Amino acid sequence: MPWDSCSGIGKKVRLSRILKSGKAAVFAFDHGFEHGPSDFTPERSNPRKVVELAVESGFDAIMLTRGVAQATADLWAGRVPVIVKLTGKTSLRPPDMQMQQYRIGFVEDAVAMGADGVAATVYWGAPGEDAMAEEFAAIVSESERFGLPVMILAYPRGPSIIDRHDEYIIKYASRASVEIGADIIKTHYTGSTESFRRVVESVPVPVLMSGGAKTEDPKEFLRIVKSVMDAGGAGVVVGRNVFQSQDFVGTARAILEVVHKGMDPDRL
Ligand code: FBP
Repeated sequence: MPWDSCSGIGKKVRLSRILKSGKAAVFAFDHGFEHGPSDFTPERSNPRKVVELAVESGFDAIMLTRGVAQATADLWAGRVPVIVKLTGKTSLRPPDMQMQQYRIGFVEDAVAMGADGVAATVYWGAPGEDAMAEEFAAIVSESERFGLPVMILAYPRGPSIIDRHDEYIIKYASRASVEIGADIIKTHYTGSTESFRRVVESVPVPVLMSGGAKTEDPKEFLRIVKSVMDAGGAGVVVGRNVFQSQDFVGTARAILEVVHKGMDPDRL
């Protein structure tokens, strides 16, 4: 049997650190760039406090921008895998330019700081889809040299996308993400276990649900997480539903129970 390449081994090792037994609850925390201060209460406005809580909660991995990863390295290093988000856009841009993500970090810097993965967004269907897909393909190619897995934030968005959660649209976005080399897909929930199962079964890579805006009832979010896991999903990548919750650690731990132990949210 021929040996795997060094970078092939590296990718497997890093993937297994993020997706423990194939499943993960990842904490997404790039909102300071994407959304700005409106996402944070005063107590959660300092990223160090939030990363500290995420580490304490036991998340399987944390997705950060390069700068916040650097500023919090003493909190996460050696304790939890970090995925560096390499693209972004601010909400300060004119509305018509907010459907375009651009490069805000580099693969070599992520490797240098010991990251276990990188991530980038493609707004499938947006006018700038070509530039974002090209950027993503470049990130995949650079990451391949270093054995870094690449997660795509596969978000259908644009004038022809009527429903971002539509099964056909999510299936298309997921398939297109595979076509350009994504190792892990983070995308929207399609509204039911059956439809999400069809998405999961249509691609050969793990699919994680993207959290979305905070639900009024925390149990409602946990029920969606349960549905994702019942559908064969690999987990969730969640931000606001945790850091906007009063009980950060309790909410995070409940999500981890559902992801890893299949707990029924109504019994938690
Ligand atoms: P949430 O769980 O808070 O939705 O976080 C996931 C995420 O993809 C973040 O990584 C990102 O900052 C945000 O959602 C983008 O949300 P949107 O593009 O809908 O404003």
